[in-house]
Amino acid sequence: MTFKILKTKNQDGILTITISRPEALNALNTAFFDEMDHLLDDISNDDSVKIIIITAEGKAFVAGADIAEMVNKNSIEGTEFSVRGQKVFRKMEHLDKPIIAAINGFALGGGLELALACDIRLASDKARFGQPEVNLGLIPGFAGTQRLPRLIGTANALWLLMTAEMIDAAEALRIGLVQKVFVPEELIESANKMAQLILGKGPKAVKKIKKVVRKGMEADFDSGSQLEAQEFGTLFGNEGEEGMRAFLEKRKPKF
Ligand code: CO8
Repeated sequence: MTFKILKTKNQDGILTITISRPEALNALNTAFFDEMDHLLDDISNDDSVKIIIITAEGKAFVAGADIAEMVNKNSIEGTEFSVRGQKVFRKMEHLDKPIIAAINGFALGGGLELALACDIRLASDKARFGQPEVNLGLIPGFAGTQRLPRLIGTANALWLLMTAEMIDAAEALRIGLVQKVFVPEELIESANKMAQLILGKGPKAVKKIKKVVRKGMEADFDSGSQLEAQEFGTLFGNEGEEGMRAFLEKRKPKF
């Protein structure tokens, strides 16, 4: 597939995906979801990709779903577009490789929903966040109503969803919407540093962290704990043995 919106660069296992449609502030349209869907399948089968950074070109990360494309949709088409986006974002959560969002600017509506589907969110201090759908007489359609309260709590989510208030990076950090904030020039370098930090850890353990946390958050406590115990066990006589032996032998592990 020829990619027109997504640019990719793989450097030492870190795949940077840059969303590049700055003339529309990287608004998410059908073409974006087609490309992202394909790319995620490619990544899933590509052992040379260990970790992913998603960022964007221009002054926005993503300013939402593409309003110009959505305006003429009827009710059925609206639901279809919502389901399309939900499936692609779900694929990101199920991908067994970590995804870091490097949020360079506006992350609004569907753009914030995209960031919510990533595993870790880093932001520029110029970034702005919001769920402005109610300004348009809409609600989020890419599972933002589900992910946002799970991430920042029901009250904070309802505040952002009902008021459409746009918050800055400091406020986003305060409520746990993003994990770290950097000056714009240091955002990508910092995302790369974090990616390298993760790449230095036990690779099987990192994959299992994502799986157990993601699945556990959707299950009851006991089922999640049971999954944790199973996955914990699989690391013995395996990567975990090497990590523990290395500690005892006072050397670096060879994962
Ligand atoms: N869709 C389409 N085009 C957009 C979008 C968008 N979401 N956002 C910006 N653009 C376009 C503008 O129309 C403009 O185009 P042009 O130059 O041709 O006039 C260009 O990008 C630049 O934008 P602005 O001139 O408005 O830039 P400003 O710096 O003045 O303002 C803002 C930046 C504040 C980000 C402003 O562009 C804005 O408010 N954008 C819309 C934000 C918004 O409401 N987002 C939510 C969209 S709805 C949504 O995401 C729902 C998700 C769920 C969908 C479920 C499927 C059914």
